[in-house]
Amino acid sequence: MPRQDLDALCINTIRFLAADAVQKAKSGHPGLPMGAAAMAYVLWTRFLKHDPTDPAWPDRDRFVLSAGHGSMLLYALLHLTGYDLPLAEIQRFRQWGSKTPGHPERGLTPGVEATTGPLGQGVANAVGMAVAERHLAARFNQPGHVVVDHHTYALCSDGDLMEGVAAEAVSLAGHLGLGRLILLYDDNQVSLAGRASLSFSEDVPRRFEGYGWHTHVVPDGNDVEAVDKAIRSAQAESERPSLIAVRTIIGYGAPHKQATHEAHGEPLGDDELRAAKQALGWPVEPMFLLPEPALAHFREARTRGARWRGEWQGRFDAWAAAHPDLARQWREGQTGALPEGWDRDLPTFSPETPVATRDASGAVLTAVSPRIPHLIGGDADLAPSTKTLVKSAGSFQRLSPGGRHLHFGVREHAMGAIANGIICHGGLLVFVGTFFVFSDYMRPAVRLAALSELPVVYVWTHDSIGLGEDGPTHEPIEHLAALRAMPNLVVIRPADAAETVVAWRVALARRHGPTALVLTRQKVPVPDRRTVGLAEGLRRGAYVLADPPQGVPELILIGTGSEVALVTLAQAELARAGVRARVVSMPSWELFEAEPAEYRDAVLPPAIGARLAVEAGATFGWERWVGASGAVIGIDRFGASAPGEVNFRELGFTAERVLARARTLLGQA
Ligand SMILES: Cc1ncc(C[n+]2csc(CCOP(=O)(O)OP(=O)(O)O)c2C)c(N)n1
Ligand SMILES: [Mg+2]
Repeated sequence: MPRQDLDALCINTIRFLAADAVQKAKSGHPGLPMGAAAMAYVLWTRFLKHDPTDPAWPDRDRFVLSAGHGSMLLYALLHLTGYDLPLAEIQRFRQWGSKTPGHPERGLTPGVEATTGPLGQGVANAVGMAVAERHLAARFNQPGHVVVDHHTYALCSDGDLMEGVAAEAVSLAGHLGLGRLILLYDDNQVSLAGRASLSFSEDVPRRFEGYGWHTHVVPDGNDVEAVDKAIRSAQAESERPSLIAVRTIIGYGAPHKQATHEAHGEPLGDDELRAAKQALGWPVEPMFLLPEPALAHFREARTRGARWRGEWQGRFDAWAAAHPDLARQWREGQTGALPEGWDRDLPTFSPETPVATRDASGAVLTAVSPRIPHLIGGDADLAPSTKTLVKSAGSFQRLSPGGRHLHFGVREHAMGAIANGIICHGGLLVFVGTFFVFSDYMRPAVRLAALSELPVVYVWTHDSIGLGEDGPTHEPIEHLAALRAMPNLVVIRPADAAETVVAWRVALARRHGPTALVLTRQKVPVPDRRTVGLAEGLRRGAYVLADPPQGVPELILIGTGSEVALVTLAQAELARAGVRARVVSMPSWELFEAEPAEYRDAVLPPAIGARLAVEAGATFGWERWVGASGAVIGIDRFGASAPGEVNFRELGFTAERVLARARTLLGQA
């Protein structure tokens, strides 16, 4: 078959596999796959270095479909090139329990590198992958030995480029000169509700040029050779990331719906689908037709991929033999294992010298960073505040890609999404820091980390009204409650420096989801761990910090973070008044919930109904732990601009108030 005919056959195979699957599911997005089929075909059959038989091969090129609504494009490519995604799964597109959900989900479908769908995220994930590649290449490649040598490709849509998170990420990518990042833009001038020009009229390539990107425009997205040439020139550019804006026609081939938003997000319908097949010279029946020559051509990816991987393995083995130390580090990075002795230098803190938990966290990072070479991280221009700068780690910059401190700039949203991309890439552990109140700016990325089980560590400092003078704009109130509502996110608010060390241990060991460390700006006392419960209790989410000197407790005081010191103080005063109170430190609801009922009942005995929780945040949700006969001291208003101690006093965080509430609970009012 002449080359051009084979190309056309393959491209139409993608188009109609996608359109048929959407039609059968009675739901989905046919427009993007039909419009972008040609560029995807060229990328996947002529450039993308991958092995469908080993989707986890470390030196594969990464491909992110940022416009996740076009998921059938990706599923078609995965099936056709021979991933473990049988046609039966394509035929179960969007059905319960299938491997072909509405939007791509990492971990569910072999070959899906990142969970996408919330527009813009995938672009930033790809930037993270390119950061990871650049860093690992700098660390592991040696003279005569190249083991990290791949590209990151992403395909994005108008909606992706309207989103702020993508702008943040591509700005940083341009700054860093990530020359192995290639972004294909499906420039179809249509979005969900109409023509993109209703709200989007900027000159995208010029914008990217302003960011320091290399750009290329392909005026006809069905011109296979023009796409080929553009990708070739993008590959040849090593100093700057590349944008390839490809003019396409959404729903290409569907006579009435193409080029309109009607092709975006609903099945074409039987008549229009038939008409599209006729227009492109495709048999109307059967559905899910896979012409043999097309399938055979796509499946060459398997032999090609096996050859690439085999060659790489040879290079890798030679490298590993020559550099056994690096090879060990590589293995640890790939599995996320913590190196032998990683915790040898962890700090300890002497009792009664108050320490801010952000400082304790900084001390942990300074201690472990040199011992965990695959730990990389940074912050959104707040290192002096979040204590996330490890001096010995060096700055990750264009000319120093071996550095491990990532300067995200004031780009919290992209920071979260780039961290996800770094984890998706593999080989590294990541932490990122900002003020706790700005976790809101990261939330969509945090949600995707939780959904796709990525072990990102968030260092969120300035965790309450205790931060003081910066005032209510900077004082988190509802954030703990909001984050605790998110599935698969572990939120930890340590009470003191000793708990902070254990919190870091928990976070670094967690492999299947993100962990949030919520830390104080202000100093908090370090209790004498010889007289109260050991900080190791943090691992179980909540533990008895102190029981009354004599007798069985009649009241439970529950505190988190900086409020543990307050309830401890109150306990002593209650004791003087003859009230027997237990103090429970409860740094993490999620960890506590994961404990067996016997343990939870031992910490919070069901027989003790008099329970008082004290936390400098919204009271929302605390009923779960204090029960119907308990009470909560929290903050259900915005904070104030004043010294932290004044804020605490004015908003009712005083021993007197704790005492008064405790007495009310015990019926002693
Ligand atoms: C953050 C976010 N907002 C809104 C949506 C819903 N949505 C899905 S696709 C889309 C826009 C479609 O336009 P475009 O990105 O150009 O894709 P195309 O129609 O060209 O396939 C919207 C608003 C989303 N997926 N993510
Ligand atoms: Mg569009």
